[in-house]
Formats: sequence, C-alpha cells, structure tokens
Amino acid sequence: MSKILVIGACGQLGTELTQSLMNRYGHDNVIPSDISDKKEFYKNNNFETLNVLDKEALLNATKNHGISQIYLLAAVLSAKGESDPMFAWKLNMEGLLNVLEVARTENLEKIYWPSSIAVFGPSTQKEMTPQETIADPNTVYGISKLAGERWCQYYFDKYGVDVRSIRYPGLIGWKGQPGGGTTDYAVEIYHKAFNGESFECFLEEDTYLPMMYMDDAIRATIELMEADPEKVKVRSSYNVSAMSFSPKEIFNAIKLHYPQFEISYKPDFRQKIANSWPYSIDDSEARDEWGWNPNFDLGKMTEEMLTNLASKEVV
Ligand code: AKB
Repeated sequence: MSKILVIGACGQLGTELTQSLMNRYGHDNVIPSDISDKKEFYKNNNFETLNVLDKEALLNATKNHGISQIYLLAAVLSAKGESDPMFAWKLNMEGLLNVLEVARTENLEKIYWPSSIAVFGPSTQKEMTPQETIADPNTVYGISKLAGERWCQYYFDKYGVDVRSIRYPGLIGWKGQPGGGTTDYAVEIYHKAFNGESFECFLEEDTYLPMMYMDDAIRATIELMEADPEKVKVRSSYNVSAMSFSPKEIFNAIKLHYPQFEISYKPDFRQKIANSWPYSIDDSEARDEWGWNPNFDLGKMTEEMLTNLASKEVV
C-alpha cells in the first residue's frame, strides 16, 4: 500500500483532498502536514507540522513515515502573491523543487502538484483556451506555476519522476475558505447569501472565469493520480474544465434560492488579474487521455453549496 504525504493539508483544497484520500486509502496511509498548526482537523492522525521550504525536515518526514507519494498543495495564490512577490516565488518554486528532489533521490512512486489557469495571460486565447498555447502570465503566482510546469516536465523527462498535475480553475467548496485567490469571490458569495447578508463583489459583473465545484476537483485529482502512467501524456499540467460564469450569473443562480439577496460591485486590483485569465478552457486532452468528465454545473453546484452550508450549521 502506498503511503501518502499531503503538504498543505489545512488549506481549502488540502482539507477536502486529505479527507478523500483517507477515506479511499485508509487513515493510516495518509499523513497530513501543514506549516499551520490547525492540527484539530486531524485529531486522530499522524499530523506533521512541516515547512516545505525546510528540505531536511521534508526528507526526514518522507523517510520516517516511509512515504511513497507526495501531494504538494502549499502555495501562495494569485492575489496574495502580489503583496509579497519574492516570498510567493520562494514558496511556490523552492517548495516544488524540494519535493521534486526528494522524489528523485528517494525514488518515490508519484507526485501531485497543482498548477492553475493563472499560467495564462493577456495574449492567451480567451475562449476555449487550448492545452498548448501562448502563456504569458502577469502575476507572480502565474509565473511560478508556469515555471513549475516546466520543472515537472523536466523531472519527468530527465529523471523519470512520475509527476502529475492539473491546471485548476477557481475552486468552490463549502468546507474550507480559500485564501488569497482572485476567484475567491465565488465562495464568499455563498456564505454571504446563506448568512442573510448582502455581497460586495471585487470583480465587475460580467467577468467570466472558469470554475469548478470542489467534489469535481477532488475526483479529477484522484482519477489523474490513479490513471495508468501511459495514459498520462501531458507531464507539464492538464487543462481541466467544468463551468464558466460571471459574478452576475452566480448571483442570479443564488437568488433563485434567496430572493432577498443583494449584490454590489466594487472592482479592485483583482479585476486586472481576472481580465488576464481565460473565460473558458478546452480540456479535450484530459477527457481523451484519462477520461475526465465533470459532474457539476452552476445550478447543481449552487444547490449543493447551499444545502451543505445549511447542514453544516445544523451539525
Ligand atoms: C486564484 O484565484 O489565485 C486561484 C487559481 C485560479 O489558481 N483560485
């Protein structure tokens, strides 16, 4: 049985992915780790407090737990990265290089590392952005993800490291809150509606961005990681897609459930980031090569989000 180390297990994606990995492969076979000490998420597990920038600590954790797979989820996202570009670069790049090096020297089975639609930029084709196209990111986050994709390809080609990756769109889930992204508005809006508050959106009403419900994102990740290696032809990072919508459209979808809900728009620096990203993504390679197919559209996601927020409240 593989032993999995999840780095960044207390974040928005990490919280849900770790739980799914534990359910699938057994609690003892998944070691959650994070720089934050929110260990309460993982009371009964072998939680490791780990800074991915500390290569020796990473190596020790890998050896001590007999780790064979690493999921590296720790990163500074697009909006937050702009307030301290040097730190964003350091964490996003050195973190990945540390993991790739440990994978190489310790002969690990597999590595998962997320990329993002942020690898694309102002000159990229906006509609149905293809897998291979111009990528001229203008955020430090996007630049680090694009460079990271090249490093993944390099370690695969040169050392045979089995590294797999997805270019996530904005991820929307009800369990954890995102931190520091440009697509975060699409999570916060549900919380505001559910709490009976109005919502001030930091993007203009017609800003289309690719998005995905967390359940689809988790399933995509696990399906890619379980795919036969020969089927995984893209070793930089796969485009995956589920839905695209604007703030106005998500507001209208929520208003069907909360007719009193109100929105106002006050675009800030994140508008420029959003304007540089695609409206929609062509994910034919992921569909053809390892069978990717999303389950959630905006309507179905909205029902799930609001129902789950209500059940969380009851518990
Ligand atoms: C962000 O908004 O920075 C992230 C992303 C699209 O990678 N959610």
